[in-house]
Amino acid sequence: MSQQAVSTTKSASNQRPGAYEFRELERRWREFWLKEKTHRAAGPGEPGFEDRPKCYILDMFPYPSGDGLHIGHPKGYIASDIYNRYKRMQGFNVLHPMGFDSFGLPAEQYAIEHNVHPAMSTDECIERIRGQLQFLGLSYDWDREISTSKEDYYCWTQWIFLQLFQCWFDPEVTWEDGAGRTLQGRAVPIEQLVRSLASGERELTAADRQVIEDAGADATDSWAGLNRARQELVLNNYRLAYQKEVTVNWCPGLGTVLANEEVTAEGLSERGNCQVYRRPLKQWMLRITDYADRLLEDLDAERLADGKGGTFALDWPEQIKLMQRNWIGRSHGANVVFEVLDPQTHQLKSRLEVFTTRPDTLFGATFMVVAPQHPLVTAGSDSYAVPETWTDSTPDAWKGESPSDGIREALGRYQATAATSNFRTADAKQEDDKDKTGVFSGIFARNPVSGTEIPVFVADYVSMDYGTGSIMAVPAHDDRDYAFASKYGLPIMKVVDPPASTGKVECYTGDGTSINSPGGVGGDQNPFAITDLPTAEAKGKIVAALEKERVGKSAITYRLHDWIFSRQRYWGEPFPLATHPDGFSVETDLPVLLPEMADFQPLMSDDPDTPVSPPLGRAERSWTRVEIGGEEYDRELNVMPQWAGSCWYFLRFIDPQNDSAFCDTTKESYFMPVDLYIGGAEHAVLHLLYSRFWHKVLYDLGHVSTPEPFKKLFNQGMITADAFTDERGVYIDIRDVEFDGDTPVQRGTGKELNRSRGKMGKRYKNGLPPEEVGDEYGVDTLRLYEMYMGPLEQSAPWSMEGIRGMQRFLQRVWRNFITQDGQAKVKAEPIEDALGKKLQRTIVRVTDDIEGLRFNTAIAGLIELNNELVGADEIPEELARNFLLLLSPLAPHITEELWMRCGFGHGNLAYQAWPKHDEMALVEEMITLPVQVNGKVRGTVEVPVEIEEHVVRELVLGHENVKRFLPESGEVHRFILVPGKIVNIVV
Ligand code: ANZ
Repeated sequence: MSQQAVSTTKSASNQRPGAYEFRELERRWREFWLKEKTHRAAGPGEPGFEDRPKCYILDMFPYPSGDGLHIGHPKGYIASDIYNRYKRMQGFNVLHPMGFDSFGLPAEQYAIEHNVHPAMSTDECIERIRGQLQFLGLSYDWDREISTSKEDYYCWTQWIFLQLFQCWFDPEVTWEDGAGRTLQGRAVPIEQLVRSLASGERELTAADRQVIEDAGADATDSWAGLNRARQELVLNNYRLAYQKEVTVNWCPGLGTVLANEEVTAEGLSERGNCQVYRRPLKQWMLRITDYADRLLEDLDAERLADGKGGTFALDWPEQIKLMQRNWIGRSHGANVVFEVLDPQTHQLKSRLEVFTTRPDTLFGATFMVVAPQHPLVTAGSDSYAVPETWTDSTPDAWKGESPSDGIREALGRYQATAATSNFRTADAKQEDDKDKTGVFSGIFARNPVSGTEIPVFVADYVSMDYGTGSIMAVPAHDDRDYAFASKYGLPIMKVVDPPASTGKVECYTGDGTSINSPGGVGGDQNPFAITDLPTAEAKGKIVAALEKERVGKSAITYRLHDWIFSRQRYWGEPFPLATHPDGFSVETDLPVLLPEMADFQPLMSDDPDTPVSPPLGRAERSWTRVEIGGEEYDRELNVMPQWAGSCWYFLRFIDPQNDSAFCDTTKESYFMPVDLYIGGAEHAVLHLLYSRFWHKVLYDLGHVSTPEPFKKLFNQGMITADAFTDERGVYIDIRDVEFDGDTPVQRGTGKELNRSRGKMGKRYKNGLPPEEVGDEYGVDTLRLYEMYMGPLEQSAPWSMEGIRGMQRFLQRVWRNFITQDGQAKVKAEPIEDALGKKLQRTIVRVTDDIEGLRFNTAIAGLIELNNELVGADEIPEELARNFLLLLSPLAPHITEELWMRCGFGHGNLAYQAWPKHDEMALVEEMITLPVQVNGKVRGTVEVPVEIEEHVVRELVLGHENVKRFLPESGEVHRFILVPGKIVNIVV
């Protein structure tokens, strides 16, 4: 850490022996903890290990941004630090590590912008942030620090990737997990699949043969009849890590593929604002969708194995669970097959399968819609038999907009625009509200239940990524279809009658009773008849009929997609894979080190058609070529995405130096699961879903002992800050802002400024580095202030006034303990009764509040207790000890100093036992209150002397005898408590 002398000039003037010299004492204790390794943790088999109950407290580790931390960042870190110190004092063996998420786009972009090599800039950034974290007195076990971009870390990321590559999810396996739950589906080694295929115990499925045919080869009936390359094609269809050509967000400006979350609704990259194009590209994928059900179920499972014979359940904010459920988006419905007709002969030409959640509305389907990239209408599709010359064979409604140059051209233009515009946002509501556009395809299809012919449209409100990429449109009961039909004048037919209570609506999307579908009174021979049935029943009946007639089947669709796992960049984990000349991939020896390359920049271009060429392709041949079994293979040139390293870092912290395993199993089962995970809500889905997925695979394969990694999750709120702009809209550094009354003005010029509220950040020039604030007000003050701003989960604005208030509190603490000439005011004398009670109550309150992460109210309790001490010449020792212990997790530096000066010991308050309250002292004095109803005594209640009115009221109104004299409603006209005397009720 930085040893530079902390400036002392500001305090030189008041250097009295009894002054609160926070800069000097904070530096001294900070260095002491680091030197003593106060917060070192020991796992099983490590020196100093004691088998006590463990507590694993984890922070979401930062990525080393070049800008360092601002005062908004450490909020969660301070919270976990407090909890860590408190748990340690309670006797837990606490593991509280820190590291850096140092591979990935942010680190690489920073390096490119500053024209340095990422390996260099990453180290510098880490250095800087580590210094900042240590400056804040945060209690990490620095011996466990890891960086995801270091070889001894990423070789294990590669090892885990190989586990995914070498296994598949067998949905047929029913098994019992560590908690005795029966689970369906499990990751098993791909070797087992190969063996059962080779022995003939298992046969190739139709899907397996399809894969081979798609590759342009003849499918045989047996596994043994396939050559290696074909066999590998089949296995690729099973492996949890597999290759596939998918439509990706290709960003030539950054030279890489981006995740949907990295693209704005305007189709620009979040970082760098470059145009993004959709194009097909072969990618490494992870089959997370196989785990969709288990990822959903375990959010609410009551018995998750804890690896020690016990169980736990996820204690997560409901909001985050909901976001995960929505992200996975399991929908029950049916797939229904429509016949596609030859545009000219109207004979059956091909079939179009749709996914619908409302099969009960089939009779109301008045048109169909396919996504712009749907195979039915993509160039070269032989289903698409619309003659070049057609301009007018369009449904009437469409004619008004029908372009004179023909249906095919209009479609081609529409598809081209769809490739660069209208990117889907994660927000479903926003998607629904978008203006609907589309073109007629020239094709008609036949509704399987009614036999009617309906037109097929191409529109981008249907996405290729969901269901089957095509829908039956029911404008009377679906908002998007309604908007589209209204815009283009397509027919709307009602088939669901809303319940009587529903007002008149044009488009009714809820449940009701089927109408205008065959059946009902009088009956009908149509097998799909559902008129008069309530929605749920109608769905059941029509799906059964669809299955019977072989034109549909019940289906479940997920919003979740397989995870695109490759990036065409340099700064990431190389894949431990190589490609055989025949095109299949095999694993290579570990580790695969990232080659050192001066020329690491991605090829950036404005041209959407630039070939994709990952930087690793420019590495030396000695790296790109690898010999395996006497043959030359090409190394995989993509790297893993930035999420890879953070999928399992909490496991490495448990055993960071292990070079024979990613983590020792005894240590793993001792420390896992993580007891408290604190971080920002922005990681609600991706990181938390990806890491849960990896963990489940590792669990299935027997490498970890718990099916879920994080027991309790807590999201801290943000620290927001005012930002100031001048009349040009340029941000003014908050250090240069002064106030003229309430009006912000620029220092020096006095020019009036505009104030806006919002995020704290470098670009708004409103985020101060923590060192600057800590140096001016003290680190303890900064810590207390951030915790006192409000409930931890809420966002709150930074205020300089607030931090001064906290500083005054600590100064008062100091003066209560230390005389002007530097003597401790503590005396070995008994506590006076009232103060003793107050202390006992404070112990209960602060313990409870810290346990519940309510640090603001814990601090309030300590401020109250401290106020009782103001002006006292001496503090009884018992009170002094307990007060310092209670305050120590929150303000560790000043309390270590006072503890020492009081002569209680030297250093490491973290090892003192946490105060226990005295039950006896808390027993309150009780009194008996008579209760009168309309002037007559009807009973008595026993209550503590100090009690709040609402508590008495509840007791009294619940009193059996009193209740008999109250009106049935329980309502009383007046309730009067004369404290310590009587209760009067008027009814
Ligand atoms: C007919 C229908 C009638 C529908 C009705 C809804 C209401 P969730 O609940 O989100 O799963 N859909 C299916 N695939 C789609 C795609 N690739 N892009 C856009 N929309 C798609 O939504 C399922 C419903 O969304 C499906 O049920 C389908 O419209 C539409 F009264 O089919 B529905």
